[in-house]
Amino acid sequence: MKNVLVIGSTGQIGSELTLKLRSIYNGNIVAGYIPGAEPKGELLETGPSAVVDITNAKQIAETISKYEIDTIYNLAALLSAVAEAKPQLAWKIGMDGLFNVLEVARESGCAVFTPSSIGVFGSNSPKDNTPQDTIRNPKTMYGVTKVSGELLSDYYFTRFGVDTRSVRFPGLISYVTPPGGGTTDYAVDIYYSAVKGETFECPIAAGTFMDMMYMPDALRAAIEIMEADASKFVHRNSFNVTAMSFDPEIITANIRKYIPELKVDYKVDPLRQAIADSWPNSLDDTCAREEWGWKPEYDLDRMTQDMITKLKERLV
Ligand code: AKB
Repeated sequence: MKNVLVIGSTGQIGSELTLKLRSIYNGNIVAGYIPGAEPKGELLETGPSAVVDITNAKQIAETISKYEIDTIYNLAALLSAVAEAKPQLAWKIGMDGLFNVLEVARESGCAVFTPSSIGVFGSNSPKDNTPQDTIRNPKTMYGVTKVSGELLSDYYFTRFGVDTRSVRFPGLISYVTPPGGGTTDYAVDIYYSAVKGETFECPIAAGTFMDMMYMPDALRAAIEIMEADASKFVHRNSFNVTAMSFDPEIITANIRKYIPELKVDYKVDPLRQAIADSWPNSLDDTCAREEWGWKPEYDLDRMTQDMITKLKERLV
């Protein structure tokens, strides 16, 4: 990777990934954004930025050419609960947008990273230790676009030789840019409530297990897979990756080790609960470990300590 375009650079992953890439590589790391979601502060000041609407192929192509981009991080997406509310827009961004990115990559020779998700799995997929290669039959628009995106990305690799790579991210937890409209977001919001001393209203029922990962591990996964020696790949789009699996009671108990007064009320959101119930309890990420050396560094307790420390610095 020399010159990189991050599409969706001001979102939950993009805002941190762009800065991380700039700290590693000397080339142009371009922060692509849509009007209304302009980069600010460090993101704006430390490198080039450009308006890149994923639904506008010409805009993507012009930026690729201007900055001699060789790698695209395609992070434009609606998260699972929002995608259910706006399924047409979710398709437009997730699929029409991906098609634009892949076509521009085919013409310009760029490599492409597009995150997939645990949302590719559905209620017929094995629940525990969900394997890499298994049934993917989601019933949500988010899951439909993620499975289709995996297939389309693999198609562009086998048919046109475009270097497409991807991971199936679990819920991502970070103290920097809040997520918006995801099913796993409760695991971010609970830390904010704990640090602010507020009662947390949990939209997910006790006993609902989902895979999760701390953002520093997610950023490493996104960078390491693009740097990996592809000759060892059996898979491409997309690898199961995980760091931990817990339910609301386990994360609550862990946070109470450091903030014993945390109060949690359950106010289950039926939409998010139905999505969570259709997702795995835990993933098997052996293929990512074997094919490109994936290994998480943060477990729940290490993440909790870091989240609380960093949020206290920011909020209190
Ligand atoms: C969501 O909850 O929608 C995302 C995801 C797991 O893909 N965080």
